[in-house]
Amino acid sequence: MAARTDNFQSPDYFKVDELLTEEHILIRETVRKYVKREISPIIEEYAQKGEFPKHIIKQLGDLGCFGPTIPEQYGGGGLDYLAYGLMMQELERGDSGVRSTASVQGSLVMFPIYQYGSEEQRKKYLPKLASGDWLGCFGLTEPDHGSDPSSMITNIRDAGDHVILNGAKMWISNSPFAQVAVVWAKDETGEIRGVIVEKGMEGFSTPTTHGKWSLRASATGELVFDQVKVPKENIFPNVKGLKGPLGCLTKARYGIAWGAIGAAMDCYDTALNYSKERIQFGKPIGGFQLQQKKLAEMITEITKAQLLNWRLGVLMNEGKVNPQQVSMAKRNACEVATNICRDARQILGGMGISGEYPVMRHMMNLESVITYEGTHDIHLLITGMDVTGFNAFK
Ligand code: TGC
Ligand code: FAD
Repeated sequence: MAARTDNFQSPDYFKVDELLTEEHILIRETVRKYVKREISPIIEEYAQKGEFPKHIIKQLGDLGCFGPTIPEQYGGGGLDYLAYGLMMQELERGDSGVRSTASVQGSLVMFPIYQYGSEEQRKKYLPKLASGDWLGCFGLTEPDHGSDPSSMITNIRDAGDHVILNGAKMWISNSPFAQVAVVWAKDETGEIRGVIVEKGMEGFSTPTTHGKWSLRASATGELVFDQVKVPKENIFPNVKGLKGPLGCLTKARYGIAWGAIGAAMDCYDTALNYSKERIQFGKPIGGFQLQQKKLAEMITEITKAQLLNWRLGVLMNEGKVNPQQVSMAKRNACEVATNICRDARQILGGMGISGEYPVMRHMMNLESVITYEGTHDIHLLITGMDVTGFNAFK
């Protein structure tokens, strides 16, 4: 397959750029250039093969995409949440699996180590994760407990200077290649605790999940714990309960809100260009009302989501955001991006299913993105509970 020449032009219908600083724009352009140079030419082939491009881990570390909001003294970027959001937008414009790797590493592995970890844990793990020398993964979902993680059965039991970890996690991004896993497990009292498990610990294995039709350029696997001895110094001292993992998810869901719109922007740009070039019935298909309706609705939804994300970023920077707002933005972005990619695929006709264009890959990826980090339904229920005060989960 010929490598893609990526001529993406970002839509900015409501001049959102004027709301950003020069530094934000510089960061976004740097990541955009990286994606055009290093990701777009290779990603389709990796997705078709169902293979994770491992060599990009170090590149993402060098670029500062791992833990951009973590303080510089631990190897992070010391940047704000708008910068982080823009990075995720650009990475997912390339591929959702690439953004996933950065989300997991930054928000689900580095953030809990920074926020809930001891100073020793921070110093030991954060610089290596920030640089991309180590890759991390996050284990919350279990085979029988996905949307309802509080029912998890993975557990730790006290054994003197260490704990014994038993159980299994499923659908874990990056698990087959990760050196470090942040794992959530219940202790003897039924309290959820976070533990850092390292590759090579006896009884710990990470089988790969095969046969995915979505997120094919991202590695997904299990985490299996059979009497694993984990030193007590690997337990997070500063958090107990479900609010630990859910706090990490709030950060990652924020990044997904930006990322999914990146994928939508790529599909819109591709469909717009195609509609101007493809001639049927003697004129460009972009001249037909039915195709214009699709394009007009796409740019409208992209613009609304861009403004929502920008405002959410400002609230994050000011420390005023609540998880329900993040939840709404994640759900909205995933839904509109999924619809935009499906419409873009239609505009491309038969070419829409071909790997010559990025549209079908984005469309398939978004089926995972709309499911992980809380399904569309779960986020609807979070908003429903917030506005009515009634819990419809149980
Ligand atoms: P609930 O009683 O509501 O809450 C328990 C405690 O947590 C607090 N809390 C949060 N804290 C921070 N951020 C949030 N988003 C929070 N949501 C709730 C809450 O205040 C409470 O605190 P406290 O102090 O009172 O103990 O819990 P629940 O058991 O009723 O569950 C609520 C529900 C269903 C919304 C939650 O469990 C949920 O979000 N389920 C979805 C599960 C999910 O998102 N899993 C994601 C797995 S990781 C993943 O998919 C990574 S993909 C990575 C990639 O490749 O990009
Ligand atoms: P279920 O919880 O079984 O849900 C099935 C259906 O029931 C859904 O439609 C759901 O919305 C609906 N439902 C559930 N409860 C209710 C309710 N109360 N009311 C109404 N409807 C309800 N997890 C991790 O921990 N770490 C990772 O790195 C990770 N990476 C992933 C990567 C990929 C590619 C995928 C696909 C998943 C990943 N996940 C990860 C798991 C992901 O978070 C879960 O798949 C997701 O939370 C949903 O859980 P589930 O698949 O068990 O579905």
